[in-house]
Amino acid sequence: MEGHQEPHLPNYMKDDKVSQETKNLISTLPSDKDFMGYPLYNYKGCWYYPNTLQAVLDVQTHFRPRKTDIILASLPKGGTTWLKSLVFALVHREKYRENPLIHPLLSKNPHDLVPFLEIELYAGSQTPDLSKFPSPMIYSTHMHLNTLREATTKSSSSPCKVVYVCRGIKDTFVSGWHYRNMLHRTKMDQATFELMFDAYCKGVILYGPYWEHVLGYWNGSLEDGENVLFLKYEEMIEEPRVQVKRLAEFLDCPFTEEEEKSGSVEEILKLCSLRNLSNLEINMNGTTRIGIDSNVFFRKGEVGDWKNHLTPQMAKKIDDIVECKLQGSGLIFQ
Ligand code: PAP
Repeated sequence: MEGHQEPHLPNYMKDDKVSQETKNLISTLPSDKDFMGYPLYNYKGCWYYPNTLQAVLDVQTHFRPRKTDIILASLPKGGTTWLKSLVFALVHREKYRENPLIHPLLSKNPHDLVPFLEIELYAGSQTPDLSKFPSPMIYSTHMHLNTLREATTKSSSSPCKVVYVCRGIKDTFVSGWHYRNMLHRTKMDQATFELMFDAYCKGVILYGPYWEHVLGYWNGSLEDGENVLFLKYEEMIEEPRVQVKRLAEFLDCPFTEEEEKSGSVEEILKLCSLRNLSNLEINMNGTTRIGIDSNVFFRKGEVGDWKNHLTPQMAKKIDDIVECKLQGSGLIFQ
């Protein structure tokens, strides 16, 4: 890579796990650099770092989900950690009803309970060991829906459920900015902030462009609502009860009347709240299996934090781009 290879750079940003075949492929792909100078390659409309692309290709070749599996999808900083905790808590709620103190979310980071397909499981392995995860298996991914489908449609069983969470681009960008600062263990300057903003506007970001990602899942949910659910982070913040019940119904584990009366919905929301998770020892001082400090996944979790970072001109510029790209899709951000 031409950028600086920092020792604490996550594996997915590196280029040391790439086969000769993938190197050959990469040499034919459109390329660009991220805002820090790390090369990105465009494969079938999506930007990847080399190791990420290798893992995505391995997922496509080797991953075959079962009908009962659940796949959680998002863009980085789109609400992944929250969705992981909610879905884990929902589908396993019966197991911990009697003894909530042993709930795995109290002792493990949500990313270690719901592994990423391409960032963890297939990063360096074509046959990952899934025995340590409880059934039903919940996976997560940042891949585009069409890329994911290349793997899932080869599966012999019927399609599994996919839940997508989407967050407005401005807050996603700002969250990504803070994340990158934490990841690189530095406070980057205003000029770098503006470079990263330009990269979001151009779509040249890992798994970008934003609008392609979002539209793929939006259209997928319209075409196949039984198997693809589209959630918005902002709606989850505004009406968490409604959205978590929607999620449970989609996953075929709706809350019973009795559960509703006994406060089960509220218990799950409380367990998975940013406040609760971010104050747990494991999330304050632990490190996830993929080697990232657990605390970097928790910050403010507010809608509209972009107002503290973007000028009105920047906000208008990025809003206009997204509005234009989403035109006619029926998908609207407030
Ligand atoms: P990832 O894609 O790298 O896993 P992701 O979880 O999507 O990251 O994004 C992190 C954001 O979700 C952070 O937003 P912020 O920077 O604007 O604060 C983080 O605070 C927020 N977040 C994490 N956990 C929760 C939660 N339980 N409830 C609400 N928001 C959360």
